[in-house]
Amino acid sequence: MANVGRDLASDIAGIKKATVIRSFCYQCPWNCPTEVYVRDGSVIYVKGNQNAPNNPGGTRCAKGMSSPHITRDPDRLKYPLRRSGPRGSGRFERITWDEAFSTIAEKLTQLKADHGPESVVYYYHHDPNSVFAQILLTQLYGSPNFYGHTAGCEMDRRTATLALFGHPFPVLDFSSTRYAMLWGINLFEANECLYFNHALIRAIERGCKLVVVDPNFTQTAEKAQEWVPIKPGTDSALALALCRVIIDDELHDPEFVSTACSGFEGFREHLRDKGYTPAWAEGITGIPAETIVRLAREFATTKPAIAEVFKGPGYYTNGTDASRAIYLLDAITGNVGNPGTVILKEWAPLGHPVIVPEEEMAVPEKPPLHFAMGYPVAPDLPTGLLPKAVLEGFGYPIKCVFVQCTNPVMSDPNPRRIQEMFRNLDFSVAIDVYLSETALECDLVLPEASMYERAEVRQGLWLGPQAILCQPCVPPVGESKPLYDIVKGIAQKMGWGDYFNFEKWEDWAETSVQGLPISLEELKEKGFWAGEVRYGQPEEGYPTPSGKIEIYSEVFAANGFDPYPVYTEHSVYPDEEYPLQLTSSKLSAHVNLNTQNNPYLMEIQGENWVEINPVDASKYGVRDAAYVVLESPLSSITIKAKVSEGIRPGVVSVRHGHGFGHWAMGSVAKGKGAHSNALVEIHVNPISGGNAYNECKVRVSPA
Ligand SMILES: Nc1nc2c(c(=O)[nH]1)N[C@H]1C(S)=C(S)[C@@H](COP(=O)(O)OP(=O)(O)OC[C@H]3O[C@@H](n4cnc5c(=O)[nH]c(N)nc54)[C@H](O)[C@@H]3O)O[C@H]1N2
Ligand SMILES: Nc1nc2c(c(=O)[nH]1)N[C@H]1C(S)=C(S)[C@@H](COP(=O)(O)OP(=O)(O)OC[C@H]3O[C@@H](n4cnc5c(=O)[nH]c(N)nc54)[C@H](O)[C@@H]3O)O[C@H]1N2
Ligand code: SF4
Ligand SMILES: [Mo]
Repeated sequence: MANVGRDLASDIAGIKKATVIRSFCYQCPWNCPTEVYVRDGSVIYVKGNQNAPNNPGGTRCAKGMSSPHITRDPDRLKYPLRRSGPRGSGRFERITWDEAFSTIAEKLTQLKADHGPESVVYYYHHDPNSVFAQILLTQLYGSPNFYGHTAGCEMDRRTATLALFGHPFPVLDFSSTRYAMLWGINLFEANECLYFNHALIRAIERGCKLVVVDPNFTQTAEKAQEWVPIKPGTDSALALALCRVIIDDELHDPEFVSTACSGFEGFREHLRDKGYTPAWAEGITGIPAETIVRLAREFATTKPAIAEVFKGPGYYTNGTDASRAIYLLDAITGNVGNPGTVILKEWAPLGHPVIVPEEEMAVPEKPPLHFAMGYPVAPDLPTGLLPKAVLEGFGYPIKCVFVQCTNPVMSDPNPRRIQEMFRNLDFSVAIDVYLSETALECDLVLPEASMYERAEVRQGLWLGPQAILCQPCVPPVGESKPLYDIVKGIAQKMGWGDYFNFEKWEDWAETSVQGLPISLEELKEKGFWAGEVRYGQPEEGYPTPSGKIEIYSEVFAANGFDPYPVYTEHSVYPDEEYPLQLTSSKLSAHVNLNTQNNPYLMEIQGENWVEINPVDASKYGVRDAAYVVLESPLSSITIKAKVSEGIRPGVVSVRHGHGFGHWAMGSVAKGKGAHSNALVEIHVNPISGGNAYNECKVRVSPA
């Protein structure tokens, strides 16, 4: 057993006398409501909130179960730090919060005077308290450049669902599904809302057919009745051919496409004009034409059904139209908004925690950076192009970057280029719980309190409208602070303290929850509020330009993109020198780059690996469980090999997470596994702006 510095037996004995606080988990973005057991100022146990629909029976995953470690990890950041050596040297000195706030206020004031407020960019991964920074930066300071890190994540899916449904995040109601087709989504390893997993398993037990479209035989494929081992980066061809068969065979839902959708007849013509037949798709995808015809007929005639996509197709530069074409399978068969189908969830009526009167709001003079970059339909910043924005410019200078809860040096392609970007900024700030590789590049590093040490109110990701509350359970580690107090400190130095005049978190939380049908006190007691799931078509129409599900996308047409989805080739294909296509996916026992310093999880998955087919293994002299060198035109890594029939020949699949230098201050993770993004050159999706992580060819040899 790893040395985790805890006496587990006494923790278990202490559970009965513990105080239970209802909160939610922040280990991954799916935020399961939880019950946190606290005794003597320490989190001793955590389980799912049994009353919440997100995690039936109070279940949680291993990452969530082990997450209390974050409250006692000796490697946590404890104090604000200022760089004391050259950029990237990793030398820092401890400073006070007052010094940190004054430095930031002075720099922001100077940057605005010298280069304009738009020269400051802030981006974060999944942290809703970032709304405090958003209000400061956009409404008071006047920069339009406040962003999330969707470009590293579901950017193609989101671009597709916004174009088609006007909705950013459809969810999956597997309650009565009879046919589920999952494309590039590995629910049983990269789990999302645990409700999805439970409901899908129950559906399979009741006879639902699960089809998994993935070049990799994942643990989700293991539970499927059919695995469709598609050639990487060809999903749009397969999905469009499936649509073609459904429409040619008149198996679509005529009532639904005429009342709820726009552009159906044009789509029929489009599929014929382009010659998107099963025979054509066979040549591109490697899936036999007769299989395509059979899958199309099964999907369209077994209702309710779900076709769903997550990251897989979005790992390539042609991924946006693949995602659109996959959701079109749902749309043309009427599998949208009904029990057992894809649901366009409603949101809880949450308000901002801090209100700036409209007449006092700053008005940005320059367009947001994604417009300046030429990405008008991107739902977020194409972060792959941020180094170019800093080093070469897109119409106006970018001089300062704030990163919060994101580690782009590890999670975006081409770490050297990102380091170069940070080394060429006038000023940079990282807000993190560890001294990450990105924090190492920054001028200031601010320690944020962890999910057990702060409050948050946010949208839950269950099927219906849902508000969830995170409550502080134990005091912050060292001098770390929640983001609302960090932003308040900066605001006070900038003369905006009156807007952030809360004394305790309940003061701003009251403002956030005003529109909910329950009080903050009740929310504290229950941990969540959930409304009814809305089925059927929205009475007010869909939030798209036509008010319909746009099979013909008016937004795409207006911005010069093909209004109907098309198949195009992606950017990088294997060749003689680099004969293998690199693909990427998640580790089941880790979350991205969040958990590699957790000794419990490292005991389960202490390093990442690359999967390779036996045909390629024997060709290149690779043995199972031995280390290999993976080399791309950009760089090389040494990583453990897993020889497996469950990957297409010509393709290798690497698990994301871990890596050399990773967690510079994290003694558990340091040096474990390999950093796959070191191999990947920057390729940005031309429509969505997402990172195309799989645009990478490699060769392999024994280490
Ligand atoms: N355990 C765990 N759970 C997680 C996370 C984690 O890191 N670990 N991360 C969370 C986050 S931030 C997210 S965004 C979600 C991601 O959830 P998923 O998107 O389900 O996760 P990935 O592992 O990226 O799965 C992508 C799948 O696409 C496949 N794929 C690769 N290329 C292609 C292709 O060309 N076509 C098709 N059809 N498939 C392809 C890969 O083999 C892989 O199985 O998971 C969340 N949950
Ligand atoms: N090759 C490849 N690359 C990928 C992926 C892949 O599958 N393959 N997955 C992609 C996906 S889906 C995503 S979402 C991105 C995610 O990549 P990132 O946006 O970098 O996000 P994470 O890896 O979740 O978190 C990184 C940082 O958040 C810090 N952190 C954790 N908790 C807190 C907190 O409470 N407060 C603060 N301030 N910081 C905290 C961690 O210490 C860490 O430094 O990576 C993407 N990159
Ligand atoms: S699924 Fe995500 S939010 Fe839920 S318990 Fe696991 S890590 Fe936490
Ligand atoms: Mo993600």
